[in-house]
Amino acid sequence: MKRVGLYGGTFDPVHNGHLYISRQALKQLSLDEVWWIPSGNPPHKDNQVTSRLMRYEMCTLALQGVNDMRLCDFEMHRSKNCYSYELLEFLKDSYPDHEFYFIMGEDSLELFDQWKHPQRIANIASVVAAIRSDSSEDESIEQAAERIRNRYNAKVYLLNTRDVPISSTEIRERIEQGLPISQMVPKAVEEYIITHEVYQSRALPDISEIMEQLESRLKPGRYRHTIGVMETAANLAMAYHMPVDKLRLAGLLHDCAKSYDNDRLLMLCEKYSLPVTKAENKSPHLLHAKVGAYLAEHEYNISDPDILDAIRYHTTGTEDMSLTAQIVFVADYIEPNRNRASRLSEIRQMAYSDLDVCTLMILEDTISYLKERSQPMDEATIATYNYYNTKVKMQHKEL
Ligand code: DGI
Ligand code: FE
Ligand code: FE
Repeated sequence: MKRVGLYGGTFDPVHNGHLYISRQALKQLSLDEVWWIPSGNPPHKDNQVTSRLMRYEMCTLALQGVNDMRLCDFEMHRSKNCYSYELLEFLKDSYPDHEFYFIMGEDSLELFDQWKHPQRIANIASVVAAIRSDSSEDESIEQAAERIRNRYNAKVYLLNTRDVPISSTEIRERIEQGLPISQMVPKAVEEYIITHEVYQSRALPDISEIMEQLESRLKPGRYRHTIGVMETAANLAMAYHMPVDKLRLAGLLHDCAKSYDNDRLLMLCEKYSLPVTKAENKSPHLLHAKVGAYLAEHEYNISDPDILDAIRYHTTGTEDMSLTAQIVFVADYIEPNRNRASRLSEIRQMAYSDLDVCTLMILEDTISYLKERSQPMDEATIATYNYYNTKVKMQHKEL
């Protein structure tokens, strides 16, 4: 008979406190395993809670290399959230030989009577309440435990835990304020939160207004391309779990300076003190990227540095691009209106399976295209090629 602790919650995000409580439950109750059960998305609250897929992925990262804790995806695949008693009855049916311990916070214990069908919960699982050390003397908790034991013929255990000074709410607030969270979450979770910008909810400007402005500024073909890049960037954002609205905006604005001719671009660079490289001097059209980033910031009021970088580097790329910049770089090359480049269908397919390999393929083809036409190559293009060439080689060596 396996002794299994069940630990439900929103895990938005998972943090060191969850690991600590789970470890204490394993130790103090001699459990074999603790299963984490991230809740599904509450109905009508899709925008307030991080998508269940992301919360689930963060839990997976937190549990890397941990043998006695597992992730239970029961709630992940349901269209509707369920009550605890339903979850427990389902688990009991699926694992009739397991002995279940249902872990909750001390506040939940006092409210146990108000849960849906507390008796059905008690019939299946022992109730475990994690008690903060500073309230372990508190008689009301012992009284609540005793009441539940008597009323439901339940087994109730109190878990002694030191006060865990970490909460998911505080983590989300710290991220919005740009404060570090490395003491509060496992390293891999922190990296995920940063890369996928999970809790950075910067307000974005209205996209339809910018679309109107660009439609009047750009030639029709260029505007069509722009919309293609916007939509492709949104698709890639979905595939790589990135904020869709932000990538849509970056894609929409990437060529916002494309209406300027070479003289105008050079003049604007001088006016705004934007440095011009050797290659840009010979091929000033390259400057539409730099000037575009400037316009996005000052005319379209974009402050998000990832969006501005994505515009700045969309033509040449740059070493170690942010995921936002890399998606725009790729979307610019593969959007549906493009049809000239060789290997386009392979590159389009690769965009959805390996973004680094895809970036490398684009750079290879751009460089050979430029060589054939004896065009000057920008240092940034070569540096980007070298960077992704090395990165892809290293990754494939590891495989
Ligand atoms: O603005 P778009 O046409 O949508 O696309 P883009 O901004 O990627 O510009 C593409 C052109 O830029 C294409 O003709 C290749 C060229 N290009 C890319 N890297 C370099 C370059 N041209 C030169 N001279 N040097 C480069 O390093
Ligand atoms: Fe461009
Ligand atoms: Fe473009």
